Amino acid sequence: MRLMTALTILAAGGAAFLGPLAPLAAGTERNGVLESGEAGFRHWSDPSLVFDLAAADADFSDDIFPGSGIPVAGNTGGIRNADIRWWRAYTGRGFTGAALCVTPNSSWAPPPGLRRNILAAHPASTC
Ligand SMILES: [Ca+2]
Repeated sequence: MRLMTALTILAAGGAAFLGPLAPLAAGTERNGVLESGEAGFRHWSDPSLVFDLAAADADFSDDIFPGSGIPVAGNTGGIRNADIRWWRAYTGRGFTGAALCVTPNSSWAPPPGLRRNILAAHPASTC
């Protein structure tokens, strides 16, 4: 019985160690509220609009700012990372084009040439 308990604990510990990179605490993504474990992409002119992600999205073309009906593609502004992971954002669909990196628990304001041009993003262990 003692051996079984030890093996069970070891197996559980091993599974946790080998598991995918996950946020510490994920909120509800795409609800328009930036929560712990998410990256938030703000509308370029209306900071009350937030497209909040907890997982990768390879194409923003079919996404809207929650509650607004406004497309995310072509309207992104700054990024706020409320995650313990790094986030990479891209100017091209499918994680192509220029890549931008936002460190954990930080913000990034795009230069004019990149404003409104983010089309994909994913969490990362580093940049
Ligand atoms: Ca959220």
